[in-house]
Amino acid sequence: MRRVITYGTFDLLHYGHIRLLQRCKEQGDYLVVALSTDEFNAGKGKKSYFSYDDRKRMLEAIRYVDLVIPEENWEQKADDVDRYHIDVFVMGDDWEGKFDELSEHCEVVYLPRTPEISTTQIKTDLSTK
Ligand code: C2G
Repeated sequence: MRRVITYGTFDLLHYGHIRLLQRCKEQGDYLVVALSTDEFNAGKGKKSYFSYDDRKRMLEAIRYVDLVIPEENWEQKADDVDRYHIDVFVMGDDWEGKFDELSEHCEVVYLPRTPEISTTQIKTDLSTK
């Protein structure tokens, strides 16, 4: 069984996120999503619209997702890879090169983002309607 992991906030879930998760799952047979906690997001200067529990519930309803775990800090990735026996780490290419050190633990894959949509754009569009 080839095990995949990806990380993110996944707030205001949209089809860019879904396409990313779909392509993550295509990299293997089992997909772990490490979901940024509300506290970790605060550290990123991000405040998600939906709480961690609500974002987790939504991700768990997606057919491509097998397990959701909390992302609490920047440093946990290598431990997660070992703990969950991960074969491939996948992120959108807005993170290209940022996690290459993980290649000592597993394959590292960056996938093209879906260019035309973002949570920020959704919030902007809704606020100007
Ligand atoms: N994504 C995408 N296309 C979009 C928007 C997002 O492919 N239009 C991808 C991102 O590249 C990322 C994932 O969806 O791989 C989740 O995006 P965010 O929720 O914005 O995650 P981010 O805030 O970048 O947090 O430790 C890593 C961080 O937790 C990533």
